[in-house]
Amino acid sequence: MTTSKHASPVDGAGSILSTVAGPSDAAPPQSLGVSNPVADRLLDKIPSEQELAADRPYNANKAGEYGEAARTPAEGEQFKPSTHAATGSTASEIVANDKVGSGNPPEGENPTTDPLDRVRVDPAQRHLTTNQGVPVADNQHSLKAGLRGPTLLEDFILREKISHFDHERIPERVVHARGSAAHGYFEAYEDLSDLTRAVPFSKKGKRTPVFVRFSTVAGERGSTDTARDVRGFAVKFYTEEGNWDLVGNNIPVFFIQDAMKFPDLVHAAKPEPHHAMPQAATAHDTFWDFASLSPEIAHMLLWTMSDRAIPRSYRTMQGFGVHTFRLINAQGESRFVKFHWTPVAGTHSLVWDEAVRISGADPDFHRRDLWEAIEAGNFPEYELGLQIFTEEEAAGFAFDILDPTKIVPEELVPLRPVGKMVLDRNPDNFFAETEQVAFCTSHVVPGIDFSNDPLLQGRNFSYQDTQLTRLGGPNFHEIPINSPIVQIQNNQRDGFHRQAINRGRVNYEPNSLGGGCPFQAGKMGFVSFPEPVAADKVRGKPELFADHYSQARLFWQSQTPAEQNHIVNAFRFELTRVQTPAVRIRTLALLANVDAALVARVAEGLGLEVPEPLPLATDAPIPTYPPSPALSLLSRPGQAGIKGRRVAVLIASGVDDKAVKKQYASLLKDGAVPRMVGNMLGKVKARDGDPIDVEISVEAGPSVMYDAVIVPDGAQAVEALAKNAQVLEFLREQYRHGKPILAFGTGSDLLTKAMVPQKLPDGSADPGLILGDPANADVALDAFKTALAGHRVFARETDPPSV
Ligand code: HDE
Repeated sequence: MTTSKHASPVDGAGSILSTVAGPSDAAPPQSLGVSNPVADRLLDKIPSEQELAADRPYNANKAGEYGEAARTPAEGEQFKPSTHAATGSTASEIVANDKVGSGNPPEGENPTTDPLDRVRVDPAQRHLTTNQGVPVADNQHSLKAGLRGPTLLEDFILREKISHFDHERIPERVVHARGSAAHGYFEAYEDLSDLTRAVPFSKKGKRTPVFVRFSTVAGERGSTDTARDVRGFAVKFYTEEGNWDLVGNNIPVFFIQDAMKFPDLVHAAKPEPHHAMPQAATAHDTFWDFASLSPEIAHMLLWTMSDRAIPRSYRTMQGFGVHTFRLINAQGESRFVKFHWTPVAGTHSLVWDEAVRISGADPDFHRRDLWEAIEAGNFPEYELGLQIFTEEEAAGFAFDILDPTKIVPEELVPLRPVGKMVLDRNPDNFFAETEQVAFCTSHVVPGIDFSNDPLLQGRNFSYQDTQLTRLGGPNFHEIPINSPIVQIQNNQRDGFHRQAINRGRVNYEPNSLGGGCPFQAGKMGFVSFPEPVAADKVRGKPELFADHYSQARLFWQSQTPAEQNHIVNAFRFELTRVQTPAVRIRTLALLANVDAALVARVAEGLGLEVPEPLPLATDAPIPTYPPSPALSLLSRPGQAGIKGRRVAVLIASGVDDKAVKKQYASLLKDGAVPRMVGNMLGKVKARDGDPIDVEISVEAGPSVMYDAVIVPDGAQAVEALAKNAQVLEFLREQYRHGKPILAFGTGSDLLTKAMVPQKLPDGSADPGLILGDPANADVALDAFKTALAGHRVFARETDPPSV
């Protein structure tokens, strides 16, 4: 037994051994009869707890909670106990063992927020165990009564394994179920403290860790990546002042103007409820029925029918915060802001015929692209740009900045680049990270605040709420991917799957028994912008929200002819699949308010007359805008050159191995991703020199999986390839989808066999079709690389397609 510093026994000692009542005002006991470190600590704990409580005779913060004073929240009062024991749950917390830890109770610590290393698991040189850590001797058999006997209920190892498996699935996200994610960082270009106190912008060069999830909206978790749909672009910033989630899309506007309509929109877009078809598609009656009765959707429809809704990759699409937000600086001054992410690789999309075929060839097309790019060290990058404007400027705009169906044209408020996001690490585990990450628009940090956009206001409720069922309770913030990098300290307790083991008996505030801790932060905490509000309670929308068409027209008129053709074709495709003529006609009536040429062309494709336009919802004059070149995808070619572009190098016996390998190496060096594609796997005999390995067959890796193709020289190789109809189809698809084609020497015969035209439909030279002289291969390869960096030759397109 250890010697106690509390040597002499004192009356009333027994009272501290009881958890009820005690003397009214006795001197603290000096001994408990036993002497060991735990008893000693209890003797320290009781008086210091009493002193701590006595330090706070009243709640000095109270007066500041009322009237004008409440506008500037005061920091909570806090008191330091004379011993750390005072605030503990128990005196025996100093006992150490392998499970409870060191016996040195943490002071002001919440280790559930420590870096993810604390939960990364690696099985190297470890045996199998049950979830209780019991070594598993045999993982091949259940426990049976005899080799041919029944399985025994006693088999807890089998039951645990099967039971866990039975519950592996959790509900998928009600929207945005299909997604892929990556870790990375955001780096600020400059100090923006004059505009915002948000920490990611506090210093030039400051890096903030991020986790970003891209998604489609309508499809289920296993649906195809290349469906025509909006893409989610959700960024979680792990800042020193908590998590900030910027939960955006790759399109800067939305379908509806009030959160009240979201369930209707999603019901209409999802598979129809009677037969659960179609998957991941808006090309069906219920969507267009809803859309044509909700003309505020017009602007968004133009975007979703454009190539924006079929991005080439997550690396090549923009992201937008959509709503107007506020930036708040340390002086409490507010400015409005719109957030824009611009991909450094440029904005590039698929063409529809290609997107449909990719759904069969590789439904994971975008997931694979993101994963492979990061694994190869070709890190996707996006620049963050801000459109910043004041309340007074906003009042002068022709549209309402609270209307999520409107953009702020870049010609009106230019983008200010403020930083760069780099995605440089793939998740370890899809479920633990990508599936369990929970983005919520209500996760903002000091320096960022909301506007009154009615959609944003509704979202601020929805995201927190949905996690309760999706992630199984209110403790989803403790799931490692969701926990912030800073301490979580509050009096919330309990609930499903609670991980934090809170020390002490204080779980309320104000308190004196915990020294007032955790105390309210006062003005260093999150303070809402005190926007004055004086109005009637009302259900309705502001007048300016009633202009449904002016920005839809702006978008249409800002597109290049090729982009306009794609929009027309998308409307034709979707409305052809619709079955109810009245729905088609009503949609045409909506489009008639957007643009006469657009509606005439769509109507023609449907075999319909252009109907009377839908009546307008307002008599007020409709604003007009000059075209905005920034709205065309082609306005952002990017700075990535051919980095990340996939090139099929067709090979067959008889190719010149030196030439082919040189092309391959040269593409690789510039960051492209070449692949040797042949009739089947195995080696092909080179003309002279070493055989070459085919990396994938044309069947397993069809045309749509590549951005461009190289056709080799050599009569023998061309003959072998020409025998395969899939190769000929491959080349026709490369042509149809506007992709660069480089054919060396006799390779051009293969193009002829595939009936690939060597001139554009208007008879001019095709800049994407390069016939290379094998003797001068470098020149041809350079021209090919230039075409590859330029992506597609839209001038090949005809209506209907001729190839
Ligand atoms: Fe969402 N949305 N949304 N949304 N949203 C969800 O939250 C919702 C809206 C967006 O990768 C859900 O955790 C309402 C606009 C993204 O995990 C849910 C309204 C924008 C993601 C939800 C909207 C978005 C979601 C489903 C109208 C672009 C995926 C699962 C008031 C600015 C985030 C979940 C991820 C996910 C509700 C409209 C983007 C149900 C009620 C506008 C990127 O809470």
